[in-house]
Order: sequence, then structure tokens, then C-alpha cells
Amino acid sequence: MLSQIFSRPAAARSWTSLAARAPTGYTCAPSRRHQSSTNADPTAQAPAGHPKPEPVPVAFPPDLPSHYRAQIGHFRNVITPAEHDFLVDLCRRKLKRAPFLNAHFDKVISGYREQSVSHWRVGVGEIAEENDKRARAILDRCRAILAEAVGSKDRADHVGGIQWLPEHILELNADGTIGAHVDHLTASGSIVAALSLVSPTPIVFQHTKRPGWTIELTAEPSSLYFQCDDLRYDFTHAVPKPSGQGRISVMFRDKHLGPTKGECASGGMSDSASMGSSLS
Ligand SMILES: O=C(O)CCC(=O)C(=O)O
Repeated sequence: MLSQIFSRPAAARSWTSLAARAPTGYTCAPSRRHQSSTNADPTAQAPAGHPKPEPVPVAFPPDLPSHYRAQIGHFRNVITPAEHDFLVDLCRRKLKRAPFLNAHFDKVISGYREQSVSHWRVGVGEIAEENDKRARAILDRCRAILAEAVGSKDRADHVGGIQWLPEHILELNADGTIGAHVDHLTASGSIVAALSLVSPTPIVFQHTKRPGWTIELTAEPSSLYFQCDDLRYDFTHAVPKPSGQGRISVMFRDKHLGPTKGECASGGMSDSASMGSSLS
């Protein structure tokens, strides 16, 4: 649930205030998990009959240290238009009883509804089973792209493969926005990713201590973006502007398996207020 996933610094009511609560003085020795590279080409093998995901160039601030540049990625065309519409339909049916909430108590998110998904069995009988199977196949392909992109084979924290949490679906209505936040440090691991559906939305990543290190991308429908490792912990992410048409994201996160540098930090984000709703 987002309450566990979002770490919402009490002071982070706006873009600029977040830096005030940024983790300070990381004291852990850098572990291999924070040094992994993303050299693999996740677009190299698109299974027959599936779209070939295209890497979308990410614009970096010129002075952004190089290690961060491999810790964010964006791919368009990861699912077909039919798969897109199928997932939108399933997400909306899963969310149909959840009202849109206008503002979370800390005002970080508004105009949203959400659900953690343990299965995609929507409908009855065989149809439900088919829906589940088809959705899983699509989402497994997204996970495979992510695993390639984050260099899962080289990662000390994912020996034997990435341990994914159940997907989380998040719908923003036409006015919905998400303010800058770092996901809760221990409710999930070092990978945060989203498959975007419905309409294009700007996503903004900003370093918690160096606001000039800002990365913005436009998450088009059927695109997949991720942030991992240091960039997952050191940068906030936000959906700062309403799309005007609404948006659904299917969020992928891995399990938290061990200490993070944030947990070792004194005064870090781990003591921040968590969101009180269920965004993941
Ligand atoms: O919808 C997105 O792309 C981001 C959602 C988000 O900020 C989150 O789930 O932590």
C-alpha cells in the first residue's frame, strides 16, 4: 500500500521544501547494489510478436555525476495498443469500487485512487483466468525489460533474480498530481518503475540536496520508466502537473532485502512521516 511505500517527509509539502528533509550524512559504505551498472541492452531481445521497446533518450543536467546516468531509464512502446487498452480496462475494473480521493492529509497526492494487485482475475470463470494469464504475461515482459535494464545479473541484492513485490495500480484523475517524495526506504527495495497508461504525463526526478540536478521525462502511454540504486534513494520523483485526461500507472517495485544507505543515515528519510493511505 502506498502508505508503506511512500516515505513522505513531513516537511515535503512542495518541491522546494523537500531538500530540508533530505537524508544527511550517509554513513554506510557503498555496497555493490549501489554500484551496479545498466550496461545490458534491454531492447536487444523482443520476443517474437511483441513490440520492441525503444529506449527514450533521457536529458541529464550537464553536471550530473556519471554514476546516476545509468540508474534511470525510459522505454517507449513496451506493450501493444491492444495490450494497453486491455490493461486500462482491467485496472479500471479493479479500481471501480475505490473512490478518487481529493487530497491526502499531507497534500502530496491528490485526485487519486489505487490498489495493490495480488491477481488480475477480473470477470468470472474462464474469462477471469484468461485475463489473469494475459495480464501476467504482459507485466512479466515489463519486468524482464527492467531486469535487463538494471543489470540484475550483476546485482548483489538480487542473486537468483529480482524479488518483485505485487504490482500496484495508481490512477490519477484529470486534476490529480503527486508531489515530490522518495519512496519509503524499507517498504521496497532499490528499484521503482512504472508502466504508464492512458495519457502522457511529466515525471520529474530531483536530487534531494542539489535541486539543480533535475531530470524530467514525459511518460507516454505504453512507456516504462525506472529509477534504481542511488538515483532511487537520492532523488525525489513526482507527477507535478495534472495531465488533464487522467493517467494510470502500474508500479513495479522490488522487495527490500537488506540495509540501505538511507537506513544507516542519521536523520534520514526513514524517520519521515509515511503516507496514511494505501498508494501501493
Ligand atoms: O505514477 C507514477 O509514475 C509515480 C507514482 C509514484 O510516485 C509512486 O507510486 O511512488
